[in-house]
Amino acid sequence: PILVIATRNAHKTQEIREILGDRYQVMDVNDFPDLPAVEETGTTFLENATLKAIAISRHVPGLVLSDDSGLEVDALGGAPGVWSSSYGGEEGNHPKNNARLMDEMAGKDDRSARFRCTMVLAEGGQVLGDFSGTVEGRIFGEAYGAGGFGYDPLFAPEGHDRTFAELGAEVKNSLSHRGRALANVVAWLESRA
Ligand code: ITT
Repeated sequence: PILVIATRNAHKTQEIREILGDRYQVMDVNDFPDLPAVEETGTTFLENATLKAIAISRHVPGLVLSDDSGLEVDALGGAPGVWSSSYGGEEGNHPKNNARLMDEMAGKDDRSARFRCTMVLAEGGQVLGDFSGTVEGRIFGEAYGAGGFGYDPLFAPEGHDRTFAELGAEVKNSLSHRGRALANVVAWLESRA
């Protein structure tokens, strides 16, 4: 079966493809010309994931899956949260995000944080279900590693002394917010089949 990811972030699509293996043919909105841009006007991951899944599934046949995700840092009152992709002031997962996070966290003792991911599955403009995953961890003072994307060089998951960017795709996918949310999606799809 084909699964269209309602994202323009190719890193998300890549990770979802790695996790699903050959169970699904994974595409995303970059494979479909002329889809409308979806405005993320929600204030929660679920609201934004729902907006993206409904909007894209109105234009694309079959199953559509959205991913709204972000980093919640306790010492920053939960920021950047749903605004993770533009925290540094520029749209679209910019390197300035990490510079800002390092600045804001300088001198902070409480390093605890988590990544959250909410996925919404939709078909023909109707929501079929929503699924979430979380990974606890902590924020490093400097960036380490070259793998992954976004905040990965600054985030070490619980139980590891290295960042997601150092641990590599296989370890990241096995315990990430996205991997956990996607496992719930797959369980739901398989129970329906
Ligand atoms: P789409 O809306 O098109 O899916 P986006 O990247 O703007 O793409 P979000 O609005 O969900 O998506 O923002 C997610 C941001 O959270 C992302 O840009 C990163 O800054 C951060 N993020 C999410 N998952 C991450 C991960 O696995 N590793 C590092 N950073 C992540």
